[in-house]
Amino acid sequence: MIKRNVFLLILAIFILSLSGCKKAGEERTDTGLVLGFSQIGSESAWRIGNTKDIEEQAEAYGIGLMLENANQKQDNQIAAIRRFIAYRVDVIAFSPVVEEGWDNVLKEAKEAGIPIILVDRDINAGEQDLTTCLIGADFYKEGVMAAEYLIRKADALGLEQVRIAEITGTENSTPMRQRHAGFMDTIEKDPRMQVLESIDGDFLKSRGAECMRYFLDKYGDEIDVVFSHNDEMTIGAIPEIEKAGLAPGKDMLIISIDGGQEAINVLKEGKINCVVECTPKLGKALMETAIRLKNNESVEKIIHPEEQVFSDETDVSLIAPRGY
Ligand code: GYE
Repeated sequence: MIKRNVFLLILAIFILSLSGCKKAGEERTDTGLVLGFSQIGSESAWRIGNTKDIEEQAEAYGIGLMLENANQKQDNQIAAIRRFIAYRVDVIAFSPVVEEGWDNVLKEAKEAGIPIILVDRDINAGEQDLTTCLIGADFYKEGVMAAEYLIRKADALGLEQVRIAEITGTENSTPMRQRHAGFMDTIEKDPRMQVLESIDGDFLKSRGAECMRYFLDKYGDEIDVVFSHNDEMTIGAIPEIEKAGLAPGKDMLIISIDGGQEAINVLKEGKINCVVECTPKLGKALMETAIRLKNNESVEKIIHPEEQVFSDETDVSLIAPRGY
């Protein structure tokens, strides 16, 4: 009996030590660097792919990652940043759900001497130098690319008027503001284009469906185009269009942003016409930047990944698996 208990004890210690190796946030790292990262939530395939990429890259670079998921709430992100400060992590990174309201907590991090990296989204800070840099997509350019596609498509189809229903992302978030601005600034030059209304779909599939029902009730088949700020909302909207007896991709042009696998599959089926890519793979740049900051080296102020457009203008069967 004693022998068996000793064996079980040794086994338990062995298992614990193994799992301990993988625990996020533990100091045992190759670089000796601990990075606190506050993620927005799990609202989309993009977000889930972004979290996975950051976890994988932290592991690959030997960085201890303390990762917290804020379930879409700014208060949770502020609390997470305060915990990172109390823990005295080397570097803090976060994807701000909205742009305003970060000054106080960022001043606390600055006083504690902990550098901050913005990942994915930007902030609108009242004070300079609260953050070191931003690693994320050029959302304005994504809006421009979506509008440029629409102008080309309207030319190709010989459309004389183009009435657009816009489903936007989370209110006051950087991608919502900039995708809208890039799109509007570009269509403004084309007198055929008219946005019927822009409504907030919060980047969620369920809200995408609700917004679409609202649009169909109010405007019916007057709608020529749906411009949706992310794939989840687009995927939520499409069945509603079908329920209304219309064919998405034909009776209504559908333009989405992100480029996750599910949306690319729907593009291949012909129910989406264009998907502007927004890559969630920001982990590598994040780890390299965190290491530079720990070593007191200078970092680039803005890192934008390269992005492309997938559309029915090309052979969509050739699009490679997306990985998110
Ligand atoms: O487009 C959306 C996600 O901030 C780029 O957030 C990100 C956006 C992305 O929920 O799917």
